[in-house]
Amino acid sequence: MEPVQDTYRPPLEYVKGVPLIKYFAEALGPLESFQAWPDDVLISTYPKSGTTWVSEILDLIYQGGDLQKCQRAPIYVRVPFLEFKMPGCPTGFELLEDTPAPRLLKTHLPLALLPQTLLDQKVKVVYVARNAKDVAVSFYHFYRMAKVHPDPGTWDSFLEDFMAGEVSYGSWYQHVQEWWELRHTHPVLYLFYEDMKENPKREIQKILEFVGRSLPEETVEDIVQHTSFQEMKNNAMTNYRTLPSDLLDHSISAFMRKGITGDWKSTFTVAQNERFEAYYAEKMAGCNLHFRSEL
Ligand code: PPS
Repeated sequence: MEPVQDTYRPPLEYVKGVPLIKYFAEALGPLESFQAWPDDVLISTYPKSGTTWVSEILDLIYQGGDLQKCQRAPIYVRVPFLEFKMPGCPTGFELLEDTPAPRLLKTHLPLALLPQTLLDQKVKVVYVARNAKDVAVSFYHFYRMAKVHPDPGTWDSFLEDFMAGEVSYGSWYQHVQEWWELRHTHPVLYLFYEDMKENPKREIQKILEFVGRSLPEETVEDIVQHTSFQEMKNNAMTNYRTLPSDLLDHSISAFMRKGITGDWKSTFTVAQNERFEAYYAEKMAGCNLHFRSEL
């Protein structure tokens, strides 16, 4: 890919009230002509919730567990990111043109911005949700290293922005709830990062069933092994180190950072935690979604 010059921390741009990375906001116009196919599978998440992990699992499933085939290209090429756009890089939409069926697609878009064709075609959705505190911490470090975001400021001010939904892709609270509700009218497999940490084999079995495939037990065990945090951190096709460092600066914080549940405890102060919990109860009131923030 060509060197990138002008990505340095542009302000977020609002589309239908949703704050987005400037370039991603620009990608939404062209994306209106995107046509979903009924055999597409969409991986949907709020950022930093396990997208790359479930993407690698699904590609391995599609390749019958063949590790070599999953080395054919970086994860962002094998699983095109619908709204991706950066100077000097092909857009997610452009990458899709070279992607044969059956396709795996990635998005972080809230429903208000999701291309309608995905709903019209009843495209199966694998949604992964992660507890808000670990997402906030992971997102903060991602803002620091991915300079297409505005400067995150201090952890304290970033946490305020996160709670207010004033971060890229807007409100975590709204995102996890609206995709949860969507499962009443649309084929959605709703997974939790914490469940994947606890028992990846069980969660992979759920994915297999949902996408209508089966694999021998030994292959499923190989997939568990190959998609462990450490393996994916060492794998150039999943660790995002193939992107230019002006886009992702791993010397500030690695994309594959810690991969654990409960890291928030090393970052939140007692006061931040109390404030977060009180606000969380307000925003999630009446919703029957339950997250675990420790295992
Ligand atoms: S992105 O940029 O939104 O697509 O990021 P996403 O892939 O959703 O989330 C990145 C976080 O997921 C962790 N990760 C993993 N955890 C456990 N096991 C595996 N295999 C794995 N792969 C990625 C990654 O380390 C980020 O979390 P943090 O907490 O920052 O480490």
